[in-house]
Amino acid sequence: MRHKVVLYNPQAVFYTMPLGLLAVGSCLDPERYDVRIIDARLEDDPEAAVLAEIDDAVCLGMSVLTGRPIADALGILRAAKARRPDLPTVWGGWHPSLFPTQCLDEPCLDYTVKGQGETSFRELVERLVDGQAADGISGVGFRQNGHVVFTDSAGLEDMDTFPPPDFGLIPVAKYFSLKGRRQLDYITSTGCLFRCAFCADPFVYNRGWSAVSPCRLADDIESLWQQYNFTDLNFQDETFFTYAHRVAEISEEFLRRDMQFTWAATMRADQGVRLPEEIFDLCIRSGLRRVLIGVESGSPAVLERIMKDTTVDQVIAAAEMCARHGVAVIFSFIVGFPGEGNDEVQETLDLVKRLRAMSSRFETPIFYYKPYPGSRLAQEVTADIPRTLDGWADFDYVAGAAGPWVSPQIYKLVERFKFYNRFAWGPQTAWRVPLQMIARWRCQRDWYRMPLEKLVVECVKPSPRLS
Ligand code: B12
Ligand code: SF4
Repeated sequence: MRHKVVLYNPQAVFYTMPLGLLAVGSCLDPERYDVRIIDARLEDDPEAAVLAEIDDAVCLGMSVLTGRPIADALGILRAAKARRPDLPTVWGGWHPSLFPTQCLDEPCLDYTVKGQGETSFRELVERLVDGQAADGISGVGFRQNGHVVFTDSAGLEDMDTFPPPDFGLIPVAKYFSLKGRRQLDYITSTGCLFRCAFCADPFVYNRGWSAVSPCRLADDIESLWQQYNFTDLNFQDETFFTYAHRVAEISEEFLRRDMQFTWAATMRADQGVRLPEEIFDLCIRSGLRRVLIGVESGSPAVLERIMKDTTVDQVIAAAEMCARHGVAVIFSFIVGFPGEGNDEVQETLDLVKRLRAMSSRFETPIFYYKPYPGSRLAQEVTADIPRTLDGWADFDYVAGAAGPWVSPQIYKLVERFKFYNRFAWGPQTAWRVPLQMIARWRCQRDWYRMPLEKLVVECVKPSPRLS
């Protein structure tokens, strides 16, 4: 008899495939386990979908990001326990990795898993089936004799030792249709070697990094491409361009196998600058269409404070390389870092304008700083950080509102700037030409008062989405 394991992905914005659940679910031997992944984004009634599966399940696992997904996860968790109080429940993913103790304050939650979850979850499920305790399994938190205890975490394991993700566990075609394109999400590495002070990754993975080898990756991608006929591959790695030689090998494998799809991935500006032009060219020939570069700020002083370890010159050099090769780039920015001054915000807006003017394929989303838990910077602003699981569940990361570090004047300026900057250098269509001229005129002079065009456009057209 196969044991049923139910995995749940809470509500979220966008339709990125639930790669965390695919990773842990695929590590369970299919001969022994019947894995059911329920994604709230695909269900009319997610709670009913979970309750319909749990009666004969060994456990219910959930992947939990910080913020609103916690509220959804909590609702489902409590409903599941109300129906089956004996059902073991497990949370993994970023939030329980950062705050396992707070998570285990919730009586309906039995286990947390920290960081890379493949081996810990497989071993935990085996123990649950055998009715044994979780002692000795790496990176697990649970209650024992009325106390919360944590096992030690082993370092990152080599990703080549894990089975490839079994996309048969999710309705891939449904994601394609919700995304509006045949785009497959995939991850080839875990962790990140860098130390940015606003990011949770250094805390969760201790600046470790582990990746799938190029050949094994290409084998898996080839079989997925034959099976799902996707036209675009979206790599979700923190920094895909970590090693130039690896990226070159991956691109060569894609070309050798003559697979016809485009791909997109993340790149740091310093990695872009170091990347030999011929390797970038190889990437493009193998289908690279877009990179995402987290710039964060146009102010050298802020870049130093947040320990980004990249410079404005590197950003410009990477942008010139992409513009020369016709590669699209999403340059993402953050304003409102604690202590950031108006001049520093202006330096960011100036860099955004400069980048946008370089290519119509460049997008420059600007987010407002929110204290991402686990990061060094968040520890400096503890007064504004929630202290309980319910507090984090109310913390809205997605909504545009600025934090307490952004004055109302700066917020207004940035919101107006975002609008005019979007139209000033965006794609040209007949109806856009007059608006584009006005927007350029305004951006060139930094004059955003009486934003009548903004009011009219926002009434008729929603913001574009990034891909
Ligand atoms: C795709 C993605 C999203 C998707 C989520 C899709 C989904 N599944 O619902 C969307 C676009 C919605 C999203 C949104 C945001 N995201 Co996001 N996102 C990512 C990204 C790029 C990839 C996630 C992924 O699939 N990874 C691949 C899988 C294999 O890794 P994983 O999920 O970590 O899973 C492993 C372990 O965590 C664990 N695990 C995971 N789930 C489970 C479940 C169980 C039961 C177990 C045992 C183990 C386990 O095992 C897995 C295998 O090792 C990550 C960066 C990254 N590379 O991880 C950022 C990341 C998770 N996002 C982040 C942030 C900051 C955001 C936003 C705030 C961004 C913004 N400004 O809007 C929002 C807010 C989210 C919210 N609160 O609603 C942060 C972390 C946030 C946090 N503390 O939760 C990350 C780490 C990026 C970063 N370095 O800052 N995101
Ligand atoms: S922001 Fe990006 S480069 Fe910096 S530590 Fe986080 S994942 Fe790594």
